Amino acid sequence: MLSNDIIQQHNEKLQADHQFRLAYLTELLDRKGIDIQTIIDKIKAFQVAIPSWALGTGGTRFGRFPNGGEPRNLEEKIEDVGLIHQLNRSSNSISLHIPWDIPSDANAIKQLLKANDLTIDSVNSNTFQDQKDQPYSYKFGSLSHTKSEVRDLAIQHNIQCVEYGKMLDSKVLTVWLADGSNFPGQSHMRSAYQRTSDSLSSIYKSMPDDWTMLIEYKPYEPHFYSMVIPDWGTSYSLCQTVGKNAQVLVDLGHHLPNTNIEQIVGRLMHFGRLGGFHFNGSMYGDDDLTTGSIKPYQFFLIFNELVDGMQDPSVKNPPLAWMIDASHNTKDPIEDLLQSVNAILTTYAKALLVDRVALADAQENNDVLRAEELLRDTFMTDARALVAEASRQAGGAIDPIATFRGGKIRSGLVDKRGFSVATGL
Ligand code: LRH
Ligand code: MN
Repeated sequence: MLSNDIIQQHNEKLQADHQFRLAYLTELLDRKGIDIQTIIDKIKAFQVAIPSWALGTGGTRFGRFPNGGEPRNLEEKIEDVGLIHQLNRSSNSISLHIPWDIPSDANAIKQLLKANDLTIDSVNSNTFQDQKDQPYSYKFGSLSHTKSEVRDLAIQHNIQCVEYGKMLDSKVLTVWLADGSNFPGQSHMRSAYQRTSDSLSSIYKSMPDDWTMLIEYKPYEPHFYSMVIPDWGTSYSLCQTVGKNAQVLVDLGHHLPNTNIEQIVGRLMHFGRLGGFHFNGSMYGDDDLTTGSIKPYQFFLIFNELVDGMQDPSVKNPPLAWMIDASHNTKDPIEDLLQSVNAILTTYAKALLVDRVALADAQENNDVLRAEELLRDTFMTDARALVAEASRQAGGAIDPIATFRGGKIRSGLVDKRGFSVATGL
């Protein structure tokens, strides 16, 4: 845990500049009839889950360049997320990945979570790697495998993930399948879909009634001809078959170039089957870069659809799971996560500032330019002081990254943990 004095000391240094920015925004929003504290309260309530598998330096098949002080076990991963939450007061949960995060002592883990003011949001299953002494390989698939013994093994793994989740008070199972094919003819794709649907239904039946299953889609990688769950439509159709507590998980990096992701988000909300997000940034493929770092306007348009749906009483969509899923290959993992959370909150804040009455009127009257300008103007608004103030009011840092650096926290972790390398991708 970080001593709160460090945060207060850094806030004092930043106070004057922060108050100047806030005063300007307060005046600007007041002129638009927007109460700034209402927006700040919504930002404070918006919590983003941190992935346990991204607290170490990520890599690719070409290389991985860790810079030390990485968490060596689940306990240290929880400490790192506790630190992030202490700094930005907006990251009050951690997503787990099994078997990388099997709890050695569930009660001790729950104590540690409590001490760090954290909960477990979702448990992610892993049938994309073979574990030591595994009786059957997932090389040719898992829940879609042609052999029932392999499907059963994968089904049992997911059921075991639910058991670990129950031990830690989670209520969400996230399923992403690497299943697919690399060459035409390799897979009978309709049968692979049906086997996957049947397997997911078996897992769903084992889940408690108050649990949610998030089904994540991905167009390619690690297979490069077909994936069994390649797109939102396939995930949506599986959710409809599997059960009412099954929803679509949108990983922003899991779309082919030039996909209108904001329209997919609007559609899934309209159908009431949007379960949540894996936030990250990408230029080409599943690049898992910092959220909002490459296409900030598209990210804003996604949040514009989200806020529009969340504020529309006719939309019957369950509460959304806000999660990051990224790989930190060249930045400090904690700094990168702080940057991503800040980008998510800043973009959400901007979407809250959209004048939806004026936008609806412009859309109704096909005033194309005015409708576009209403969004662009809001996107151009610098909302960062709102996020800084939300953190300050919640006891966090006005500038979490400056406080992390100023507090020399990484070197402290290296002193304590040495040149450790975390589990993960
Ligand atoms: C697959 C994925 C999935 C995780 C993994 C870490 O690309 O997005 O969500 O299990 O990354
Ligand atoms: Mn993901």
